[in-house]
Amino acid sequence: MFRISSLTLTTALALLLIPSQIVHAFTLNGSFETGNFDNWTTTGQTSVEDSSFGVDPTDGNKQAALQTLQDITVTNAVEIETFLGLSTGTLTNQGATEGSAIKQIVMANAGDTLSFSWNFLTDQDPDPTYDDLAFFTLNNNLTENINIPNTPSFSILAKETEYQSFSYTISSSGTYTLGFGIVDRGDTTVNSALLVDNVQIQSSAVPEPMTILGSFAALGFIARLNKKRNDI
Ligand SMILES: [Ca+2]
Ligand SMILES: [Ca+2]
Repeated sequence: MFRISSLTLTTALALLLIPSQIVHAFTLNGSFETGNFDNWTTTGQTSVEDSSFGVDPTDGNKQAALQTLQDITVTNAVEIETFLGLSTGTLTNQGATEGSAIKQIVMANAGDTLSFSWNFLTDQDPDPTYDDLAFFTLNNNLTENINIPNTPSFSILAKETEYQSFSYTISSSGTYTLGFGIVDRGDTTVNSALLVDNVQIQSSAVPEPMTILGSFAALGFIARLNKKRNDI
């Protein structure tokens, strides 16, 4: 009798554990409202700033700030490639010399949407050799920010793109390294910065009705099983 019940219970639990999704999508502290980089890993000159930076965050009161800084050595570009899991030369082949980056391991399902707000700021005058580079990465894929700042900024930097929103549809389910970075190019001077806020992964998955029904049926089955045991 006990053996049969255990087997039945195992079957019922297995029904409960049938997943409708491979993983659950999320980012932790994606809006930086903790006031620090909890759940993120950083390298170089990174800080969490409020509106006293001269730019208002897009969500809540805090935002991440990554800078290359003026005449101060931050992380060299080769180390940033390694930090973000990029192929050798991804940054250095574009003349990148040094900069700063943050990253977080995230899980996502195919069809989920990664979105965030970004603002690229610089003190550089436009020059193809020295235009600094802002980017985000997902695993070893790099997406450049091709917008060169040209709007006067009220921050500590001269110009900014102002906050822009970006979204990207995840094509395959899995675990990803999500990164953001800013690098000097052509030299190691003249500051540029990347502000990031409101990093989210929104799930496209809706539990299937049959899965929900199956879960309730299995729960009911276990409840009946327990009642039967108590009656023995
Ligand atoms: Ca925020
Ligand atoms: Ca620079």
